[in-house]
Amino acid sequence: MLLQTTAVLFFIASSNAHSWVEQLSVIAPNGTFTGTPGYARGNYLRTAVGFSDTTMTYLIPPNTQANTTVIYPTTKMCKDTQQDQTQTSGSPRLEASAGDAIALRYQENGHVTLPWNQPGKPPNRGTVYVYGTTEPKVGETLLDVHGVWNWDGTGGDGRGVLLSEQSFDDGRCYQINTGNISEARQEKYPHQANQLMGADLWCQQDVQLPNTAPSGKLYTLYWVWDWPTLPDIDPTYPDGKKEVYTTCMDIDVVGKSTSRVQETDSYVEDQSLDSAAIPSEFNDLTNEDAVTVADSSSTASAVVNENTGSASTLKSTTQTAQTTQIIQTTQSTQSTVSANAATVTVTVGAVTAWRTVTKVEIQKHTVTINSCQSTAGGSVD
Ligand SMILES: [Cu+2]
Repeated sequence: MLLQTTAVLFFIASSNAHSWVEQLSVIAPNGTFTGTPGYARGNYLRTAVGFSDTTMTYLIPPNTQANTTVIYPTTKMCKDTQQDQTQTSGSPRLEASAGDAIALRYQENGHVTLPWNQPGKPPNRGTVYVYGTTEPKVGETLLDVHGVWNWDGTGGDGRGVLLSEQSFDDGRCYQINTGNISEARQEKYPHQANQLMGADLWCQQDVQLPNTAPSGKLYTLYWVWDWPTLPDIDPTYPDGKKEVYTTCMDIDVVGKSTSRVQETDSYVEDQSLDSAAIPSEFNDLTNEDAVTVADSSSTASAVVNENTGSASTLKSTTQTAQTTQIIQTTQSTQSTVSANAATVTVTVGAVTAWRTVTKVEIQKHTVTINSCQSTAGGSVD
C-alpha cells in the first residue's frame, strides 16, 4: 500500500498535464530547424505569469460533459482562447513559405513513456492529425473538420485538407523518468539539456505547408490528438470514452515557395536532436505519395514494443490501434525488493515495461497509477 501511495504521489502534481503544440519551426532541407519559432493562437509560454497546463490544454469532451462517450456537433475545434487569429505578446506566428516543411512539437507528458498510467488507451498513444485551411471559421466545430477533411480537400465543406496523420508517439520523444521506455530513449536519443526542453526530448509532427498556400495571407493549422479510451478495460469507463485535445494555430505565409523539402535524402544524420526533424517524417515530406498514404496496415503492437523501429513504422490509424492491441487494466505485477530500492515490473498487454522506484518499501505487489507525468522539468523523482 505504501508503494501505491507513493507512486501516486510521484505523479499527482501533474494530473492535468496533457499536451498541446508548444512550438512551430520551419525545417531546412538538411532537417534542421531554421528561423524564428512560432506559436499557437493565444499562446501562454511556460515561463509566462499565470501559466498552467489548463491555459493551453483543450479537452474534448470537456470535463463538464456527463456523457464522455460522445462528441457533440456543437463542440468547437478550438479552445476559447484560440478562436481568433490573434497572438499573445512574445509568442509570434510562424513565418513560412508555401511548400516549407514545418515541425510541430509537443510534450508527451508521460503518455508515451508511462503508458500503463492510462488503461485502455491505444498502443500508439493515440493519433495526431493536422488539418490545414486558408478559410478558418470562428466557431469552427471539431466534427466539421476531424475525420471529414481529407488528403484531397474533397471532404466535408471542402474548405480544408488533411495534411498529416501519425502516431502521437514519434518513436523518439521522452520525458525523464525511471521507466524503461524513457531510460531506453534517453540512451538512444541523447541530447544536451537546454532551456526550452530541459533534459526531455519533445515529440514532433512534421508537415508540409501546401505549395498552393497564398503568400501574404494566413494559413491555419488545426492539430488534433485523438486519444480514446477503449471500452471494457478501465472499470471507470466501461463504455470507453472519447478524449481529444486540439491546438489551433496560424502561419504567416511569406515569400515564394523555396521547394525546401523537394530534394530527397538531404537530411543530415547525427545532428543535434534539439533542433532536428524526425528523419522518417521529414523524408516522407519529400515524397508526396508517402505523405498521403497512411500506413493503416502496420500493427500497433510495434509501437508498444519499444525501440523496434522508426517513426514511419509506428504509423497506424486509430481504428487499427483499436482492433489490434489493448493495454490491459489487469496488469500483472512483479516486485523485487533489495535494500531501499525496488524494481516494479508491469506487464502491459504483451509488453513488459518496468520502472525503478527508489527509497520505497514494498508492502503490496500492486501498483495503481492513474495520472500523467509532470511537464515541469520532466522529473518525477
Ligand atoms: Cu496528460
